[in-house]
Amino acid sequence: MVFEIFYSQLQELISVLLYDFAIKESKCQHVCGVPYTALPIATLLSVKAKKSMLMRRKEAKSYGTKKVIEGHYCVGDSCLIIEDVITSGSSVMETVNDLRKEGLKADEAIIILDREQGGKQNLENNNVSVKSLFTMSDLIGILVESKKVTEQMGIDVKNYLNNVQAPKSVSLNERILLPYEKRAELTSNPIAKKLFNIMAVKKTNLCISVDLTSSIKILDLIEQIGDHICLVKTHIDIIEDFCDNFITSLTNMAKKFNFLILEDRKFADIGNTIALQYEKGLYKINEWADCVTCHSLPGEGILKAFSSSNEGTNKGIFLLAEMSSEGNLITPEYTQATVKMAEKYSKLITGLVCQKKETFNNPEWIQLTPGVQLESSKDSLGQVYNTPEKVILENGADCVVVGRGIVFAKNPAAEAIVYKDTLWRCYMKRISGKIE
Ligand code: 5IU
Repeated sequence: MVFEIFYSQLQELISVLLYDFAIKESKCQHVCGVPYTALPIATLLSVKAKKSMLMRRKEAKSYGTKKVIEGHYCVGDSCLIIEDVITSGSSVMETVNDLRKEGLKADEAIIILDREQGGKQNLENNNVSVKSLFTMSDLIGILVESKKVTEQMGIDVKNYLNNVQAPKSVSLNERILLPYEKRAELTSNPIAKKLFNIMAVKKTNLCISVDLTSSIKILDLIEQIGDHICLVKTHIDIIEDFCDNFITSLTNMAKKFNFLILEDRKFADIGNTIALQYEKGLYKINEWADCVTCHSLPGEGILKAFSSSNEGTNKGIFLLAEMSSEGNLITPEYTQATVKMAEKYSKLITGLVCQKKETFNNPEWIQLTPGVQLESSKDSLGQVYNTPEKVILENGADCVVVGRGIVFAKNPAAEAIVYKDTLWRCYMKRISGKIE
């Protein structure tokens, strides 16, 4: 509906109508047009309503601030989204997601024309209320009445719109609200299925990161806390006395306590090298790890390598979409490209390592979130810790990685129970839908 910008009087009329219809009552501090065609109308409304304008860049600048959202705003401010036409609602959702990633509230969208093909429902499923100045039925009704189109044309257009509905987007809420048991049924990755089921049966979403350099100490720790964890995350290459017996003991414990093993290898090479690193060398990771972490940086070849290495076996990958460390170089575009890559290899993907619930919607994948301690804090090397409440209720974590918070506690066994109970309480609260 780019035409309105070619007619200045029409633009003015639409902005007056939109202002009276939806903007003048709105409490939002900012307006943001969905790039690009809604930008002129958003500018007019920003001036008329005296609300500051935010600009979303479609591609972040490769220089300077690299900001996706430009403008003066504070975390917690609210922003009204302006769009000319919605069909599936996906363009509005992209803008909403980028605003939410910046900590802005983006819960209202004002549309000139709703084509009535499912976009409104998709947006409402993602907690965005939609007000449209016209629906396609309104417009067709007006055109038929004023004899600009025939009655038959009106009927044909309505039939077309009814028959050609946009695909239903999975609601963000659905992933966040669905219990693990349900998601175990939905997922096509065998390790995600197992992990969802273990979390549901053992009532724990705690993953322990056993970052110790002695195999005896690791096994001793797991013996103490095995009942309270669903996943053991290893860095196999930091163990100083590594031998094959360690793997035998670890895998026996996994059976005894019913947990899975994640080797946090963060593979990041070309596919051929990865296949070697995964299957060969001292550690033969593919033989014992249920799943591994892997960067998307090298491109799809990395997932192809895992696909062929794992042919006929039940393994999984956690793809790194975001990191917890301060000043890391991952941009929102990189994160979204990672999610797209995961979608292409969905069967192989157990989940994503990430920090924000907006990062992905697919309820089949597990959001694994590291950087967690009972109090928000930082370590001296850039690690950032959030609380269980924050990561589960606000940030969408499904399975939570805790390392030093438990490993170096005075009484690791008692501390593991505190973490397990706190994390589980947050999860129960989240699926009850009673998050304020
Ligand atoms: N880890 C992170 N942040 C990340 C990723 C992995 O902390 O973004 I990807 C790993 C590093 C460490 C564990 O093995 O998770 C967290 O340990 P602490 O809870 O001790 O910081």
